[in-house]
Amino acid sequence: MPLMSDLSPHLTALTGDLLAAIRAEDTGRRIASLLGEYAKAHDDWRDYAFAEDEGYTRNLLELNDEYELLLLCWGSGQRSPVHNHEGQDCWMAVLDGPIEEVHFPFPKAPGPLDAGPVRTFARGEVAFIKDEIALHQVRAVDGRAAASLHLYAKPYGQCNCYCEVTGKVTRTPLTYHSVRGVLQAADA
Ligand code: 2CO
Ligand code: FE2
Repeated sequence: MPLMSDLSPHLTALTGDLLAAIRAEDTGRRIASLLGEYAKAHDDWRDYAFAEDEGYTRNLLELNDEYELLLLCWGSGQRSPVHNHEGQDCWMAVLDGPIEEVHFPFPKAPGPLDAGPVRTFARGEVAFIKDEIALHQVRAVDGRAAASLHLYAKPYGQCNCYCEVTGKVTRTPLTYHSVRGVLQAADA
């Protein structure tokens, strides 16, 4: 587990409330409501935000045995690959948007992927996904940077990324651009 300094007060409160909810097995609506309320009311996440021209950044805010909380920063038009979530639950709360999410039904045969519906989320709105629902791709719209808070329960360190055109799957390590505001070495 990486060394982590203290978090700002509203994020500290959020991480404690999230852990209590997960330990109480009060996950569904409670997690979405905690993340959404934080996203509507607070801006201290900006202390941990880093943007990169090369692609979206994954900034670690909290990691424990139960969950991982990440701040993702998206430049205009930046997008994730189509990917799975390793059997874990994933909530995404928009901090600064809009952010678009495209579902892709899990492919039944090799070949190009079929894109499902596109949903657009504004600040304070929360998306939920797990592998039984679909694969997904997340993206910022053109002309507007964005930021989102992602909770994975439980944490995971790699995932499957899919080529949209061929369906080819690539096992991909998931790295942190920063840990509680401290930039990480590129090969960390
Ligand atoms: N799952 C992707 C990641 O952790 C972000 S898309 O939203 O779940 O990089
Ligand atoms: Fe995702």
